[in-house]
Order: sequence, then structure tokens, then C-alpha cells
Amino acid sequence: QHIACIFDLDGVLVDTAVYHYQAWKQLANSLGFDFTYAQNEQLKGVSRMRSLDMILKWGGIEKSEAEREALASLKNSWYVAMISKMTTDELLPGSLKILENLKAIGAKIALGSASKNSALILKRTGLTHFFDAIVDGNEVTTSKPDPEVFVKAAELLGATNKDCVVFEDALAGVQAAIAAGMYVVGVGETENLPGAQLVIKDLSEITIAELLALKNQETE
Ligand code: G16
Ligand code: MG
Repeated sequence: QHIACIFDLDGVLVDTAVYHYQAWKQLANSLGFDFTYAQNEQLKGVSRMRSLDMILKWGGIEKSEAEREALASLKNSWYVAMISKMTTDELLPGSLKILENLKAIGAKIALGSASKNSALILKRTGLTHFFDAIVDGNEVTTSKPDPEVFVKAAELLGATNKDCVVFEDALAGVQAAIAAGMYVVGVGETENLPGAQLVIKDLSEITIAELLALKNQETE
């Protein structure tokens, strides 16, 4: 099959947004201001340092480079403590099934995430063995919407960009995949993910047969 799939992690395969939210909220509160659920939504797919910069801006606080590094590691230590207790219960609907079905047809599978903690999350949720390639925040220098993360994933899979299907829940991620010339399946709400060729609520809403049909239609 001429299909390779690249999955975003947070918000597509697993639900870690709630932990990012708790850890950022704790950090904001320790600095004397609040952090809302709506603000957390805006940080989906955004790198750790950029997230911190946005939060400090919302709180009206300026910090030196060294202080920002320290705040980011503090948040990360809280976040890592939380994700260290994750279980397979935190897989989002349909993730396990689509990975199993893709494996069964011999499709190549990669991870394309902004997170520097992807290895731990995959391990805790039992997904590591599905991936032929893992590209995350440790390997990339430019974040989504730059296509680097997905281009690297395709290279590692030995796939051409146009044969790749990207599953993404963040607008920046959808834009990155489009910039790479890949087919994008948005995961979430249509109005939040303009540009995606198809939008589904979660991975349980698409079968491999449908995916292959859509891809073939596209390239005909
Ligand atoms: C994820 C999350 C973002 C988070 C980023 C960096 O991206 O959606 O909210 O800020 O990773 O995570 P970390 O602090 O663990 O390096 P993705 O691309 O997997 O959705
Ligand atoms: Mg995401």
C-alpha cells in the first residue's frame, strides 16, 4: 500500500492536554495570576518555551532568559510527574484500533509531535511498538506550522510527502502538514481546523478502507 501515516500525539492518540493545563495553571498561580481552560486550548501543538512566553504575556509578566528556562523546567517536572502515572485508559477513542489495522495492512507509521516527552507517554500507554519512526520536540528546530517535523518523519519512513497522511488536532499542525504537501485528517471540530481535507471527531470515526479510498481519490 502506498500509504504512510504520521500521527500527532497529544489530542490525537492520547489525552494529555488536561495535564499540560494543570501544570501550567499551577505555574501561573505561583506567579500570582490565573490561567484558564480557554487559554490552554490556544497552547495545543505549541512548543513548551513558546507556551511559556504566551502565558507570561497573558499574566503581564516579564522574565529573563534564565528565569524562563527555570520556569519551563519547573512546569515540566510537574507535568512529567503526572504523565508518569498515565495508563492505557488515557488513549483517545479509536487510537489503538487504527494503529492495529494500519500495522495489519503493512502501512508505515510515524509519530510527529511537538512534545519532548513523547517517549514516556508512548511507553505508559503501550503504543511504542507501533511506530517505525518517532520525530518529536527533541529532533526538530522549528515548530509547527513549519513542516520540519512531518518532513523528517516522512524521510525516516522512506515515504514521499504526497503518500503521507497526517492526523492532527491543532491548527498549526494542519498548516505544517499542508506546507509539507501531505494529506491532512483533522481531529476535532471543522471550524477550528480549516485546510484539513477531512475532519473527524476522533479516530474511531474512520476506517482504513475509507482512508485508502480518500487517498486514492486525491491522487487520481
Ligand atoms: C504537544 C502539546 C502542547 C505542548 C507540546 C510540548 O504537542 O499539544 O500543548 O506544549 O506538545 O510538550 P512538552 O512540554 O512535553 O515538550 P503535540 O504536537 O504532540 O500535540
Ligand atoms: Mg496535538
